[in-house]
Amino acid sequence: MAAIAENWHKSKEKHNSKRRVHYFSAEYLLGRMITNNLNSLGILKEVIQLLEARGIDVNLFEAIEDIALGNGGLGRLAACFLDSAATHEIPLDGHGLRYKYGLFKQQIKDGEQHEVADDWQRFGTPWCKRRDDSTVEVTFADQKVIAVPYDMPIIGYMTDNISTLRLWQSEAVQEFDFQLFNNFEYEQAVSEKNKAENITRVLYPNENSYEGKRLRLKQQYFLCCAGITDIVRNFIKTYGNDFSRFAELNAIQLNDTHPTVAIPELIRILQDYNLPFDVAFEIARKTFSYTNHTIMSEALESWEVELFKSVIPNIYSIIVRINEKLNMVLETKSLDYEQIYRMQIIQDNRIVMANLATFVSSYVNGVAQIHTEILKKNVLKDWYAIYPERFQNKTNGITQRRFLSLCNPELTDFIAIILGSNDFIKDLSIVEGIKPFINDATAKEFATIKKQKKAQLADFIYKREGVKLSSEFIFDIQVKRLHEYKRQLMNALSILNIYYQIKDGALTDFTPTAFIFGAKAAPGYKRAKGIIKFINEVATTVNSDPLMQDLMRVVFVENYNLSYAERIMPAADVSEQISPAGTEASGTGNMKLMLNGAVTLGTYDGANIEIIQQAGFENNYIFGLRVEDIEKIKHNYNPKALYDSDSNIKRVMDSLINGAMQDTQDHSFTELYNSILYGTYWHRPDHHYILADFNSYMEAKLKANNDYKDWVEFSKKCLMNIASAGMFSSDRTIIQYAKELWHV
Ligand code: 26Q
Repeated sequence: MAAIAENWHKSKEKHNSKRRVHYFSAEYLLGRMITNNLNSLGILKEVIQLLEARGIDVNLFEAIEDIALGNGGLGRLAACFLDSAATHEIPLDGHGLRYKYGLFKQQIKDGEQHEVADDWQRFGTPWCKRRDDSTVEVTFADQKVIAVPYDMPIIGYMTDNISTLRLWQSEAVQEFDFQLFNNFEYEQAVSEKNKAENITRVLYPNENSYEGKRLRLKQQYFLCCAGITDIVRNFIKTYGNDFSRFAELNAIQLNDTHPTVAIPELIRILQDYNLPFDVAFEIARKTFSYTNHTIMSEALESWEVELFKSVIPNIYSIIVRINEKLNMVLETKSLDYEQIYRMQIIQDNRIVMANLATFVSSYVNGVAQIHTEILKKNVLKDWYAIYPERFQNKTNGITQRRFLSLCNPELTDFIAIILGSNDFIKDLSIVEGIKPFINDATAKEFATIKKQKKAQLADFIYKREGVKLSSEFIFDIQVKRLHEYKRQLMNALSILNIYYQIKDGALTDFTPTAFIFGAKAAPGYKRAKGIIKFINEVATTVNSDPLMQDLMRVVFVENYNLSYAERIMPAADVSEQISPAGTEASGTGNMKLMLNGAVTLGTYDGANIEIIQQAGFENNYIFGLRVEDIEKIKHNYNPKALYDSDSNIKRVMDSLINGAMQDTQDHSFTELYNSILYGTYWHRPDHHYILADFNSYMEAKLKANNDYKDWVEFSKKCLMNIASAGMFSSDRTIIQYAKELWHV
């Protein structure tokens, strides 16, 4: 820390001296910082050599905790943005929550998921600097707490610029009540402290599903109150009380609707400084922008008015005011009654956060082209009709520092040798320069590196999971959060179908493949947990069949996290991105795998579409219904008819209920079977179109499998993907935000 102190201080002053951006996010999925920071400082290789020379195992880094203050895509995107902004000297700093426990650790027992608390701070947190001089008091209807900032340096790659991630921790106003203690009321003496600390006790483990819990709302307000108070205080220190320049000097980006109460919070604070509501409103509108990350209805946030009022009544009053203002605006627009109803911020006794975030912001953006189009056409169409100029697309990206240079030094060196420089670590667009060099010789060299990375992963998996994999096999990878819409079940069924077809002789020339899964299910998500168990049952069936020894392996890795990802991405041949068209906002794992030279086996969805635009259909395996096809069939889709008429589909589906696989205690396989064939009271049969896409998926999967036989040609496809991955750097994304949206 001492080594960077001066640059950090200088950067803080610099960020404070002109227009700046504050990224507000409830999640940051940071992973391991030590290797990343050494890499940014350009001393990683040196340090490893020094350690080796002293006989210290560099694998010691492995024992260091992954910082998992996030669930998945949205949290990792925030971390990539910090890295890219710091590297490219964009004056951006983050605000987040310092959860005591991050995303749970997953244990698999008898094929089923169990959760263990992630006590990431137990050996201390050397990368966090506590700032007792910058605390903020946060007031709820029933509670007052102190927000204590912990600052983490975000070290840009090969630059002096260091950004700050400010993580807020909730503590009691008064550490301990001695009065109560002396009166022998021990429990009450500590209860205030515990109650205060509960606010940042734990990260909510759901991804893409909204849960309207009181404590979650407290977390959100805690973050926003602390962050906004801090920003305003800082503004006053530098520029005084003249708020007319506030929006010109500060932009705040909302990472989904989770920090949306920052909007009424800013208005509240400005009103406290005697600004009239309308003036405060306009400053807020100019300051904020909102990124949407999902179109799934179950993930859209809306809070019950009664609950909301009982936690933050003063914020509620401001939202009522904002809604009144909205109605004044809408009155002037001659809209029909239903449209006005749909746009209400307070609707049906609920506060619809996306409506609030859209109304009071400069820009709204989606995270891939198709996603932004769907926002404009469906989810936010009423808003698009009135404010088309507010809508933008910002296709996601990933940082090549972590997801190429750090995790795959072999491939990095290979590219650097071809290009004659490693400038692509700061400007990924130049990897395109390897295209003219794609030939038999480089394809063979690439295949050697890939094999080496597969062997490294196989060693690790053998140690961790006890399953032996051969680096001669194709590595077919699906790693991401477990969700029905991500269709891990379709993948498992396809593997079973391959297995049965090999057994009955229908499939004869299958190229040996290791199917690798990694996924955490939200603890309360029964079906997702059932799918994990089913994958593990398929794995047991396949792996214990002597006939499959040299043909197939199935592994579900335990506790898939960022550090595991960094081992898996470099070893992948095939990247499974198989959500039904129109459901995955973007995806970012698809980009990580592409950059490491995997071909995409995927649907026409999210950023897959742009991956194909860049790398070509001929270098990937695209299958399945498109958005417009689904639109057409959706009203008379009959999966039961497919099941009845297709013996392959019937056979794999029946494995869910015929005892071939050992079901969970609560019969989740039967429930999955029924949900696909018959639906339930809350959804139609097979609402993720597994059976509709099944045969098209099988065909694409087997085509890839067969193409691999000519591994030199296959490696050329991989290289074409790497060469085309330039636009998927989060450097490109953050620079677009800076230019087109923040104007910094
Ligand atoms: C909301 C309310 C209460 C509790 C939890 C939540 C919650 C938490 C996390 C809702 C959603 C999330 C996370 C969503 C997410 O990760 N979305 C993903 O974002 C990626 C980055 O843009 C995209 O690439 C993925 O397509 C999208 O699924």
